Amino acid sequence: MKLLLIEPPKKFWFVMGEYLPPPFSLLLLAAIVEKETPDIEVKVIDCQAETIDWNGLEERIRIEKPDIVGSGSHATCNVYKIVRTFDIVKQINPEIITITGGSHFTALDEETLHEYPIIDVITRYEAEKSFINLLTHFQVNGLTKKGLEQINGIAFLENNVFKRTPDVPPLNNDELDQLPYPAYYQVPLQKYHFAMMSNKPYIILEGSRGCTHNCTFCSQQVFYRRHWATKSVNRIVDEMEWMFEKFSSRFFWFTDDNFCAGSPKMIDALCKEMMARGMDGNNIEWFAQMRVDSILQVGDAGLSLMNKAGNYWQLVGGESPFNEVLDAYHKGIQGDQTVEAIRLLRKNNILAQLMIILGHEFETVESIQKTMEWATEVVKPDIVISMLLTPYPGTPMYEYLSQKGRIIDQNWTNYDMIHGVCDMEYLSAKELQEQLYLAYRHVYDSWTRRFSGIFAKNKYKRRIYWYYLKAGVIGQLKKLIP
Ligand code: B12
Ligand code: SF4
Repeated sequence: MKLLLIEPPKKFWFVMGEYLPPPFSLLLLAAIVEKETPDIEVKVIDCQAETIDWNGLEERIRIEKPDIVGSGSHATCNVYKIVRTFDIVKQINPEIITITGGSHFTALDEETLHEYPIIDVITRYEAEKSFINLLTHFQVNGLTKKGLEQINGIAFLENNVFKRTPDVPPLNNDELDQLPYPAYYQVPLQKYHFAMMSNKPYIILEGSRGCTHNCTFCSQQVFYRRHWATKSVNRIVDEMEWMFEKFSSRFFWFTDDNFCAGSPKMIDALCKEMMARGMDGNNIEWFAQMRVDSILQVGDAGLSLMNKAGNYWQLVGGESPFNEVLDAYHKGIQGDQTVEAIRLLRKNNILAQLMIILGHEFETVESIQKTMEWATEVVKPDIVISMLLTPYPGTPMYEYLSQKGRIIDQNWTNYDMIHGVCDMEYLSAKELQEQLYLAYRHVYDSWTRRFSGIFAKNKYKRRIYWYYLKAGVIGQLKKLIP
């Protein structure tokens, strides 16, 4: 039996510059299949790395003759890419089984299956167990849906009737430790890059999963059901060392939504272990995402150690200066804390990327101006990335805004955080789109800031400002205004 895992052709998110990411989830699933069901032949096709377009993909599927095809959307904005992939598969041979998973399809399993009967099965929540059980089912019983109700954590249609089996629990620490290393040898590793962030090949590393917080706009807390689980320090560094030695990886991108859950003890142990194994700021660079309160908890000494161990860039969700807005989002932080967290990062030579969410329900032109002034004059991070509030399916925000009839655009391609998809109380989706453009102009089109960016001491900051100038990001954002 042959399984094909496909990363379809995709565009990059131009706000962060040109990049080509390794298809981490597929590589992890491929490694698990190889370990758990060695009789199944598994192949990963990364259309981006192999520069395969839609016609090329069709050709490849014909050549490969798979029995089962799997593909995941990563984010809601890619949903139609999965649909198109499976459309091609079913046109070639309707008998091929198609499987997808991830947060969008978990949240909208029933709607999706009815709308796109070309999708045979959806794995719900983490797929490690359900995917293997599914493959084993097809191996033992042939390509039939009969008997699928015995497998937990999936949804499917049987004779057009929707079936959803009991949920699988989130993976725990031990289970994460047992995961095999991703099947990186399936793809051309040297091709992966993130131009704005590093000159070195782009590799993804997973330390932990999930988050115990409950920000109303966040699909991660829903997908992981407010559960956080982590690999052990040794396991994380083992994987890092394996990539460092086997593939000469030097730039690591941690997927963790809440790095080490902000535990100073774990961060201390992790950094010291990396350094003890000869990986530190002299030979590696790593990126992490931390909460504002975690950064404060880790403090000056902890951040200094992180920087010594190679942490050179952090993405921080400050979201808004207004405490009432942060409270409405259930963010659990205050505006002042963001100012201090960013100061600490910069003091410790860690590039501070501040994330801002514009377009809350009662946003006005004035509140957006105040937010952007706060970001650039008070917080003063190295870079500011502004996004529009996007109601991801499954989130409390999605339920709330749906009920209030504020969601005006259900074209999933636009759910990439830079398209206005809601008419809010005072600003329409179109006005929000225009405000997003003005927000970027505020940051990157001011000569003073541009000048200080282009000539900044920090080389990564210089790189970003140059990119914004050369790639015409502001112009691209202007084009999004309808
Ligand atoms: C690394 C990353 C990136 C990398 C790209 C990585 C890649 N391979 O494409 C970069 C930085 C380039 C990126 C870009 C974007 N990203 Co991104 N990204 C992540 C991040 C941090 C890690 C992804 C990951 O590898 N996770 C670990 C794996 C194991 O988890 P997983 O992918 O969910 O896979 C599991 C299941 O979902 C399922 N599954 C997944 N695929 C498949 C396939 C099959 C066949 C099956 C059966 C199951 C299955 O099984 C896996 C194992 O359990 C996540 C947040 C997170 N921690 O997950 C955000 C995240 C996925 N990104 C997000 C977004 C919005 C984007 C962008 C639009 C930019 C933005 N506004 O932030 C762009 C989209 C670009 C594009 N066109 O695809 C959102 C998605 C929100 C949503 N619900 O749609 C997330 C959740 C971040 C967030 N906190 O909101 N991203
Ligand atoms: S802290 Fe981050 S990952 Fe956790 S719920 Fe909030 S936005 Fe999501």
